[in-house]
Amino acid sequence: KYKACIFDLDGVIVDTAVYHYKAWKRLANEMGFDFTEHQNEQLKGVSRMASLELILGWGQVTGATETEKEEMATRKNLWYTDMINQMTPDEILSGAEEFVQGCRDAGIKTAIGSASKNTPIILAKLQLTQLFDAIVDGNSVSKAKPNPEVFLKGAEALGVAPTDCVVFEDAVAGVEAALNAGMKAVGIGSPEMLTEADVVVSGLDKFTLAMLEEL
Ligand code: G16
Ligand code: MG
Repeated sequence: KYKACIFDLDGVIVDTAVYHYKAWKRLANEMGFDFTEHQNEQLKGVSRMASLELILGWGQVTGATETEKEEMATRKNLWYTDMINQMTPDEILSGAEEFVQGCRDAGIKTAIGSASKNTPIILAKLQLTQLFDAIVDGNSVSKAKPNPEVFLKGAEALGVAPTDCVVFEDAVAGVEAALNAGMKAVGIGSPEMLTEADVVVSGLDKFTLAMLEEL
């Protein structure tokens, strides 16, 4: 009954959070402070500049100009892209490729809905670009999750009504964005965190087309 599945990238298809963490940590360390992996959880699904603001807050760094902030974000992104350029299809999360292919085989359209401006390069490295009928990412949206823009644009690109879409998300803000779009939300992660999702599984290896029909 659902006509499209829209997938978040980081945390659903691949775990790039570890690389984001390493690069942000390096930036923080160069400024003389550190932050924990637990704090890093708060950066999931959050845009690059909003992530930087949170990190500067943790380090009590005040007074940086917009130009300096742009320079910091660019520096972090260079370290980050150095790491993601080394990625291989081995890093695709368990069951992700199989589930997306299963959707396609069942006539369900597929899209990526990510906050990341690096989405095209990540999908290319994973050799997954062709698996998606539409790709909406940080290069084409201006309003961050929980604003529904990214998923509404995905539905529009697929030519499917929002109510016919199911979103797969690992971030709280992403689940909210899906619900704000009038879509169903499958949480990828822990039920304690993703309390608003219609159903939560630990990964796409634990989700089936039969479960999709029951949403
Ligand atoms: C991802 C990550 C975020 C990251 C954001 C922007 O979102 O979860 O941590 O800050 O993309 O990434 P970039 O700096 O590459 O533009 P998503 O929506 O794929 O989970
Ligand atoms: Mg995510």
